[in-house]
Amino acid sequence: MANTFATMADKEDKISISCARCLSNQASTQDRTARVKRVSIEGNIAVGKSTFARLLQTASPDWEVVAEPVSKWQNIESGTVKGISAAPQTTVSNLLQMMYQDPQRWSYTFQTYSCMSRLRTQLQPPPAWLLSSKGTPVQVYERSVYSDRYIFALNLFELGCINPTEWAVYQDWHTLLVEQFGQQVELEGIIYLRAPPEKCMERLERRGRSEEKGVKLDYLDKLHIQHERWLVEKNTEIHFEKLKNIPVLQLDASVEFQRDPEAREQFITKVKNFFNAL
Ligand code: UDP
Ligand code: D5M
Ligand code: MG
Repeated sequence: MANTFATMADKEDKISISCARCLSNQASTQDRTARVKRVSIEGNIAVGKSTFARLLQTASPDWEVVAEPVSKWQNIESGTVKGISAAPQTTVSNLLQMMYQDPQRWSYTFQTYSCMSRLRTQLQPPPAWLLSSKGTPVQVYERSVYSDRYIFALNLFELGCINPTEWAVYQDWHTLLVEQFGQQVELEGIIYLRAPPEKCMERLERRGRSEEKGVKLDYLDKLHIQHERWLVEKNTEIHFEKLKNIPVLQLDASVEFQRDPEAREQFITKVKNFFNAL
C-alpha cells in the first residue's frame, strides 16, 4: 500500500514536472510570438501591393509575407441540395465578379466574406521558422480587416451600394470581432503604397484581371481619397485605439519599382528602418 502511494506520489511529481515544462514551453512560444511584429501593406487597386509583397519575401529571411486571398473570393464552392440526381453537385461562384457586376446586390455579401477571410489570415500563428528568427521577425499582410472597413466598406456605403441598415449591421459585427480577437488582430505598422489613381488604372489594365474590366478611373479616384483620408490626413473616424496612432510608412509607388533595381533597393532600406523602429 505504502509502495503504491510512493509510486503515485512519484507519478504526480513527474506529471507536475512535465506540466511545468509544458507551461514554460508555452510561455516561451508566447514570448516569441509577442516578438513578431505585424504590418499590413495598404494601397489602391493595382498600385503594386502583390509585386511589392513578393519583393519583401525575397529581401529578408525574417519576414513572412501573407498574400491577399483573392482566389478564395473567385472560387466559392457550394453544394446543391441532393435532388433528382443521385450525386450532390458542386457549384463554384465568383463573388468578386458578382460584386463588380451587381454591386447593390453583392457588396454587403462580399464584405462579410472578405473580412472573414482576412480575419482568418490575421489569426494564423507565425510559422516556427519565423519564431526562431534571430533578427526582427515580421509578418506582412496584403491589406487587413481595417482596410476592408475604412476603405472598401465605407466607400461602398458612401456610393450607396451598401444601404444604411447593412452598414449599421456591418459596423456592429466588425467592431465586435476586432475587439473580441484583440491583440491577435492588432497591427504594429502600415506600409502605404501611394500612387496617382491614373497610374493604378494603367497597371490595372496591364494586369487584365477579367473581373475588373468594368472598373472606372472614378472608382479608383474614390478609393484613393479614402486612403488619403485614413492614412495621410487622418480624418477617417477610427474605432480602435491602437489603430488611431499606428505608424505609417509612405512609399511613392508611382516609380517603376518592379523594373528598377535602385528603386527596389531604396524601398527595402526604408522598410528595414521602419520595421526596426516599430
Ligand atoms: N506593376 C508595374 N510596375 C511596378 C509595379 C507593378 O508595372 O513597379 C504591375 C504588375 O506587374 C501588375 C500590375 O502592375 O501587372 C498590378 O500590380 P499588383 O498585382 O502587384 O497590384 P496590387 O493590386 O496587388 O496592388
Ligand atoms: O485587390 C483585389 C481585388 O479585390 C480588387 O479588385 C479590389 C477588391 N477588393 C479587395 N477587398 C475588397 C473589399 N473589402 N471590398 C470590395 N472590393 C475589395 P488588389 O488591390 O488587386 O490586390
Ligand atoms: Mg494584389
